[in-house]
Amino acid sequence: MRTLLGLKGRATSILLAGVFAAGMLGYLRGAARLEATLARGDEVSAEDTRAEQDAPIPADSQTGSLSARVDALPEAKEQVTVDLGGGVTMEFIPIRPGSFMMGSDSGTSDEKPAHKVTITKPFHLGKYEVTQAQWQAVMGGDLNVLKDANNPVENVSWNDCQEFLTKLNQKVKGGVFRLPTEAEWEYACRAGTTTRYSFNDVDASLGVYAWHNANGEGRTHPVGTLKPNPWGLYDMHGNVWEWCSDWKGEYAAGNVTDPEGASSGSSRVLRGGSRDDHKGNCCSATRGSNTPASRLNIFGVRVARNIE
Ligand SMILES: [Ca+2]
Repeated sequence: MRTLLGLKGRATSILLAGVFAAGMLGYLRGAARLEATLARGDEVSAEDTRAEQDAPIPADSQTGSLSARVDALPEAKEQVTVDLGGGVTMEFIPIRPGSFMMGSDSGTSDEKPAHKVTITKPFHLGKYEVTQAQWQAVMGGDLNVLKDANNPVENVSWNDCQEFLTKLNQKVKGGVFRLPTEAEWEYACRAGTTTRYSFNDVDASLGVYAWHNANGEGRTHPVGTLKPNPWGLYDMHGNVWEWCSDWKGEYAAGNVTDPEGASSGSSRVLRGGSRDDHKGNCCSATRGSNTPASRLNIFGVRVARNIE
């Protein structure tokens, strides 16, 4: 099934990727199946685990309202492909609201304490890191001169990303494009898992999912060439660090809802590690940061989009 939305002369393609059963029984079964699969160390494909997107919907008093919010917004169940022109598109995965444990009590000091975070609004998150072709399609320039069109854009600062997002929002109307919050990023990275990585705790498996210093050869690699996380998101671990919207700050000790980071600061959050980082920097809970104007060839970006 395919729906087209004509927006400023451009077509935004909405691809219905499937409708998921949202009942609590399905949630329990799905979560149990996913955990069992991960515990066995079996490979988990995006297709196999689509139904488990319901897994993080919390079994508490908010479950009803969060599920109702998804039911009221059909796009919250849809994978979306956005047309950027010139034959370049950008794909998004629907992320449903839910709760998870953010941070790690066994990690570095800035990852502590592990605390419960509830995400109340569904959103779309880029299936891949923003590629060089996508960046150029939005910012302008000759796509034909790109040598590594399908590699993630690199050497972009947090400030550069704001300019990119402003132009992207001018180019494609609809739900607002933005950086994910740090909490949204970790929620989507974990994808219902509680392990060190979004697949399991086994360091030796990292190369199956992530370009890092053991296999990265000091360069970026085309997006989506390794395995995705359980929600179908690629390169959440490794390849390039991904800017988040937050100022870097200390975590709250208690439960929080839709956190947006520190109110001020000197560094913006980066997540996921890069092709140059060792395994310990590529964990779901790893927190990087740098000043908003910093550009390094290991800094990239993944776009989030509001669902209206
Ligand atoms: Ca990445």
